[in-house]
Amino acid sequence: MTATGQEGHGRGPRGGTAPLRVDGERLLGRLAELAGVGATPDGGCARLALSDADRAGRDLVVGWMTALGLEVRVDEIGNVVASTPGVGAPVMMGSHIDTVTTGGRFDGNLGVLGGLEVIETLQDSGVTPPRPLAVAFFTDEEGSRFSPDMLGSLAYVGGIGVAEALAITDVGGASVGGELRRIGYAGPHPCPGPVPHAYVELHIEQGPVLEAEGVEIGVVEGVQGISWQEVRVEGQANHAGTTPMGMRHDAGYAAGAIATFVRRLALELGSPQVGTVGSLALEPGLVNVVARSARLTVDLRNTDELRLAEAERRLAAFLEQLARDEGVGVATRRLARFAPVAFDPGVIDLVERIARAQGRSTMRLPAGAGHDAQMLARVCPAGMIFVPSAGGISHSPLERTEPDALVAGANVLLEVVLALAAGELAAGAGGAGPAAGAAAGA
Ligand code: HGY
Ligand code: MN
Ligand code: MN
Repeated sequence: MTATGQEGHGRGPRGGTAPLRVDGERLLGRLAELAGVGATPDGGCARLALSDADRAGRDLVVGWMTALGLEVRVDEIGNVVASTPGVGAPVMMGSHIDTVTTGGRFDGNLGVLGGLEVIETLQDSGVTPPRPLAVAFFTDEEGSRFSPDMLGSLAYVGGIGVAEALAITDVGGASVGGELRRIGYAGPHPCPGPVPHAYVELHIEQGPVLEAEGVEIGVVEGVQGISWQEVRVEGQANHAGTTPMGMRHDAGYAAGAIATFVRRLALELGSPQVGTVGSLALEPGLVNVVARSARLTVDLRNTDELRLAEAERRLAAFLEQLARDEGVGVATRRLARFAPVAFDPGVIDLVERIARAQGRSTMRLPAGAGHDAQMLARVCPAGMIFVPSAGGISHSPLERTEPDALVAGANVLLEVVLALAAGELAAGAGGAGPAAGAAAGA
């Protein structure tokens, strides 16, 4: 039976024509099983990109994809795309299954397993959309081991050369290419990958807005700009007891001054500007030695590109002044820089319309976190569906979303994808068109 309309009617649970709905228990069961891979004692997940835990998570999800009879393609940056049969560019769903080391159970996982659930629901119901569907997980979305974040989807759309991406190393010197080979996910398929007809990503909000507003579905308008820098400070080790304050070149003080400046800068620029020093290491790191050197990272984000650039300029000016005042060396290295992204208006409207048709309250909002959808938006119409995060907490073992909300998001994903497959979007609408070198979808 072929789906005709966007509501996606198939053999409903009672054999009648009830609207299609996902199997919530199956989705929640898979989320729990995947959360058990790299599980941490505090109830979270630690599956850093290309680690053994990431391999185990990948193997589990690829097993589910294969069991559904999907065609599974691994590309040269380790992205995995599982497709249903059919002619033409697919409507793609997906996200990531790598996590930060203090990861939760839903960040990324929901978008991948929600997509898998949509495909299995359609198989169970005998509904074959007019277009093929695909579900993907992209390599190293988090970027906390290998910068930049969204590395796999960036390569997928031709935003970074494969050789350059494979050569990126972590702090221990391990390379993306070496780790992909080590875990068996250096795939044969080329990047850029085939351009999808459209891309939809289901994700937890990871912020407090939906819960605070009592809203069930977030209709995501876009993703804010991201600027990541590494800052290295070179001072002079000296005795903490005998060195007069005026003679110090204290990398520890400089690092603290930078962290304080980043906080002040964000507050001064006002919301939505945010600034974070998330990683800070001092050498030699001893109680009685003035720190010789410091390595820290600065994460700046804003929905407005001009304001983000201003924040970067003001930080650079502060670092120059600090170097002069403290007699220390300060060097910066860009780790990631992505301009704000606006999603496709047609996809945004579709998400909103379908969520409301399912009786869900909705609101439009930007994404505060980076997402693979912001990369796919370069080549095809893309959008995102958010579900609430309890307490707005994420990148933490305390990350939690109510089971009903997880299932509600998957049901919206189901009908948005069916509508896109049935041609709801004008052909070629949205997206920036295929990125240079991106292979066109079939
Ligand atoms: O950092 C981010 O926004 C994403 O979680 N990679
Ligand atoms: Mn994520
Ligand atoms: Mn994340």
